[in-house]
Amino acid sequence: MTLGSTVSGTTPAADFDALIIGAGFSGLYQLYCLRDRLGLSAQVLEAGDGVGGTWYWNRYPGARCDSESHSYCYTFSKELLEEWEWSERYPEQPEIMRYLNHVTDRFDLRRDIRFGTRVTTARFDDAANRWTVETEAGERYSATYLITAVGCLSSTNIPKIPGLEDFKGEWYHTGLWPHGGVDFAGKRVGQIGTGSTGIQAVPVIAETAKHLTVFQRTANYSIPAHNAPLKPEFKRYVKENHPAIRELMHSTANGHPFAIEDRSAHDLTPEQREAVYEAAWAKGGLQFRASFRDLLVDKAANDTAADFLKRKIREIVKDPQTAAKLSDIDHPFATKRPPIDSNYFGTYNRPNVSLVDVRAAPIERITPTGIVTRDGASYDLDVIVFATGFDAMTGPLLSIDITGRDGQSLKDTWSAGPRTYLGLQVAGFPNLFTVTGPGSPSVLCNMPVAIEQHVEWITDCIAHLRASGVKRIEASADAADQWVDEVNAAANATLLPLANHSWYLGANVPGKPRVFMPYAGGMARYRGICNDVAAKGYEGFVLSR
Ligand code: N01
Repeated sequence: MTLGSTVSGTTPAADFDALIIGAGFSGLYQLYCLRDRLGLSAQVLEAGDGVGGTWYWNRYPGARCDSESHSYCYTFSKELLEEWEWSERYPEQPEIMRYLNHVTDRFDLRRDIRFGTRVTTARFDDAANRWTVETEAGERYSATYLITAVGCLSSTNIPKIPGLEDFKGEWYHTGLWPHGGVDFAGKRVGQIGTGSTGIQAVPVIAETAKHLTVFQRTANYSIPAHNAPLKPEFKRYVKENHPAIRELMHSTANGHPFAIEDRSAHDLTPEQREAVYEAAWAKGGLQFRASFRDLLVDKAANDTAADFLKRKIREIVKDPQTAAKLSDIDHPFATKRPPIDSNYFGTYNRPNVSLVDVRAAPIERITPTGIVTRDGASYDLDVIVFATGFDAMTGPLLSIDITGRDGQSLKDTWSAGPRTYLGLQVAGFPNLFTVTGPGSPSVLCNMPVAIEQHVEWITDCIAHLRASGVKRIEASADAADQWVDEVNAAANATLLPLANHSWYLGANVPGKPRVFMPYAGGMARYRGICNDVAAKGYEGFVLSR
């Protein structure tokens, strides 16, 4: 690091080859690649006081990963794979934090991370060909390359419900959970939201709360996780088969360590299909979705899974009215991110848990003592838990005031929705790389697989630029336009857009442009496209010497 050029009257900027925003899975690996593989000076700027990114903030009760532990990790280091051992089928938040801290220390990354440093602005200086970044505390940093590793689900969505400021109890968003935890004992708790997070939180909160009222706007499918400690033989299998597991994850559309069955739901008789679904239900987890190849492209095929899952809900939940509300699901299975759970539906059989349908009677306001719905019903509460999700994919990037070439702001550039080339770069923003940005497979994929691919692509790209004397790389506007068309076409070839209230479309945040944000063409196909682009001399990018 050097103390570099300054605009008169401002703090001198600390200069680096590369600045990385965020110390989650992506930022940590990006630092390792740029510093230890390319020998660049690189600095990570992280708002939190520790590593972990999304996992640092999401400490809500029941927080656990929906990817299986042996696939929810880095694969770049054989030694790391050999020495780390997960304890459960799905890792809990504290175990993921232990893993990421282990990685940080093992690769001596901490010394190049500045914690408690929230980036507020980033500006590209055309003449100097550098990015200057400012933080909340007024510090300035500059670098040739700016890499955002800010996560896809890190900007919390707290709905603007009138009266929240007058609520006399406690309230929390699951994505900004207090580090010391929350004591629910003896309290009347209201939870808004039944997405993946809410479905994980309900059974755990219900264990100690005096009463838990769940406010459900959209009923949701969920598959049992069947979480359990990993058996010694499975641990041995993982240790002995790392290359094969990695190859499998790289060969599939969603980066998970299981293949999608190459058969149609229509190939089987109803009885055979039922047996397949029963076996998948007994096995549990996201793999249910892989039972047939056409579940996400053929509505009639999807209906067979949806019918099975709705029936399961009605079998588990004893009160017929509650069961009816929970199984009244208005979108095809897996067109919203499918949650997996540990006794979610069974929790509604507890006497201290009740369900309120806020699709039928929306929340009207929050009062000093609770929640009132439009039908006039009021619910007295001591604690409100917002499991209301995130301003996904674009939110974390737009929360930073980013200005590219010719003074254009990212906010204006994306006013009608995000436009990227490959989810990696934005036209008009040279030398800015967005790890798992909008237009990448990211959230439709097992995240570490998507992250490793992006970080390695960016690292190879920067190595190429430096080796060939290229000072600037920028996505061409034409390539970005074509990629946006490709992202739309990929989504439209699936049933995903049928869930018209999903966060994939930005529909969960009022006023957000409705654009299908992740690339739904599959991770394996996407990897091939990115490799081709690089092999063709970074086709679609403008490289300037
Ligand atoms: O958020 P969500 P999430 N009034 O947006 C409801 C990942 N994840 O935090 O569906 C009433 O899915 C909203 O209702 P509706 C995963 O990718 C991963 O649960 O918009 N309700 C919905 O029920 C996941 O998809 C893991 O009608 C309101 C809920 O709040 C993503 O994070 C674990 C409302 C929000 O659901 C986000 O999941 C957990 C309002 N005003 C999450 N506003 C792991 O793998 C919103 N809702 C570890």
